[in-house]
Amino acid sequence: MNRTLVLLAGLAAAATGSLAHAGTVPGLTGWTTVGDVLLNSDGSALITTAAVDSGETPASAHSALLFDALEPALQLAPGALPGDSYEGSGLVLQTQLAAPVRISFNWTLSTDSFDAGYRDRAFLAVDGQLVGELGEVQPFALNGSYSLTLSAGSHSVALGLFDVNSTDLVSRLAISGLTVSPVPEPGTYALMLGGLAGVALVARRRRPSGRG
Ligand SMILES: [Ca+2]
Repeated sequence: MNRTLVLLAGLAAAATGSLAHAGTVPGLTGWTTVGDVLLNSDGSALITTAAVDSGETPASAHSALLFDALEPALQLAPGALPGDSYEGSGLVLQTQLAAPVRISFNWTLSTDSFDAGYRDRAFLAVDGQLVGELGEVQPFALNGSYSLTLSAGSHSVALGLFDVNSTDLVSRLAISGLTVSPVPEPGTYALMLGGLAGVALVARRRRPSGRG
């Protein structure tokens, strides 16, 4: 192996090493459950709007929470949940990031008995505010996948589901395939390209000196 190849191999190892440092975190490691959330051994989760006080049967040992208890538990700002929200559940991640990450997951939204006047909704929140609506219940199950990128720093991420217009009905949000992966920063690419350019320059300079 010539020196250029050794340099390239070393550079590649250094680059992947820095990216792999944060690692890809599968499943729900580090996430906190709020309300009625059933965690499965395969890393998937079932979030429902079932509460014992509403005459419903939760999937877990805990009931869905009313909106005014749900907001602080999911680290949402007061009033972050819309005025038609009643009770719900969710997952929250509080994280301190040294580098950007991408959070990705698949979701399925369904309801026990569809009523057009009570379209329960699934949401995603970052740093205390809702940033996206995954969907509202339909007569059939809805599926989708979602991913978002978080910048370096301190963040809270919440995803959940709430009853709309009353505490009635039980809706379900299934989450699977959740991963937290490192995202290369522009600076990382610049460093890698700079390193490769340097290697190329060394290789060019050596060429006239023969076969080494
Ligand atoms: Ca309910």
